[in-house]
Amino acid sequence: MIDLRSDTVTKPTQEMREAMYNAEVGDDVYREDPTVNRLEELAAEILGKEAALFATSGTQGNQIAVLTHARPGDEIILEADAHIFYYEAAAASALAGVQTRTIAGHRGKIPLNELKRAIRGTDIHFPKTALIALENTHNRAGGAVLPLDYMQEVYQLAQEKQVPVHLDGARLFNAAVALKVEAKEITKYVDTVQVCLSKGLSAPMGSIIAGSRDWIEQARKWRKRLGGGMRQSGLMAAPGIIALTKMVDRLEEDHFLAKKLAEGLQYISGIRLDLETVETNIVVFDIEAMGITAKELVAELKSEGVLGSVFGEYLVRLTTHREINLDDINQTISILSKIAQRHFVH
Ligand code: TLP
Repeated sequence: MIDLRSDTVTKPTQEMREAMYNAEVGDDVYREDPTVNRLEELAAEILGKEAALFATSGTQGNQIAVLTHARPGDEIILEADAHIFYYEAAAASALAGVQTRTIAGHRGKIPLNELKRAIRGTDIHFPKTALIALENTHNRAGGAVLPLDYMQEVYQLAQEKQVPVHLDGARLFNAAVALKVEAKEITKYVDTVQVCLSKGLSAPMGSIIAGSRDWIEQARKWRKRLGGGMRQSGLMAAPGIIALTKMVDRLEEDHFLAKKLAEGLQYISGIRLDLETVETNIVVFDIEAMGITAKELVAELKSEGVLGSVFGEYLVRLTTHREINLDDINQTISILSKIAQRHFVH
């Protein structure tokens, strides 16, 4: 099977498995796990923040962030397709009790004028705007990279209005590699950030959240409330350290393969795909003209040995990662071309 469903399917490397085996551990709830402590210090430094915390998943990291920034009855502003809003089972309302205010964006960017209008004043009728959340890279926008000047403008506005900014940086390092900057050049424009270790970076599990020391102390308590105090979690932090120190540069290969895939798909009749929109490791395309649904196409792909994700009625997402090579990409292109020929009516 050529598994292009997500970069989350990547398995830990041999080096990661050995690091897990050899990890020095202790009880992290007592803050006595040296490997977790090392991961958190390293992550804080890489992300340019005072402190960091190891969370079980991206969803848990984002939700701890929402819970730490906002109180029930507050409002948080998100792009309409943001993962926190779209894919986290409404945890922000179910757990944090916040009202989500979504604004449709362009390639993941909330238009600045609309963002400005959405930030609440002090009128008695209004909820408090407790948070602005951005996503970089933006998953449902097809792995779109938020430009640095956009992030800077949002942060400036947010600071003027005294609203904190959280970044869902599940794929922050994909953005950093695409922009050819260090991750901290992006995170300097946000107060807090969540970064996944378990996607293209290939760790078996876990995410980092980072922010000020005081904020991370509060976040640590929220993680405990959510059942995220993990005891000898150094076993899982050890591959995380390798993810952060050795796996970032290789993301460029994923981006190269995604581009190759998109170049091959763009001329297939029945597929609509704008090459310009492929900036990182995610390729999203529309197949409405093929006359079948995304669900049907994904089922046909599966029967031919390729796994993809349904991204909408007629939208399919294919994601490149460490376990995919150029042969897999060429094979995927020829299988998709064969399926398209079967269905596309001129
Ligand atoms: N995304 C998954 C699915 O949930 C859709 C994927 O396959 O892409 N933020 C962003 C931007 C994400 O893409 C994801 C995972 C998360 C947060 C949540 O991470 P996990 O899966 O670790 O909870």
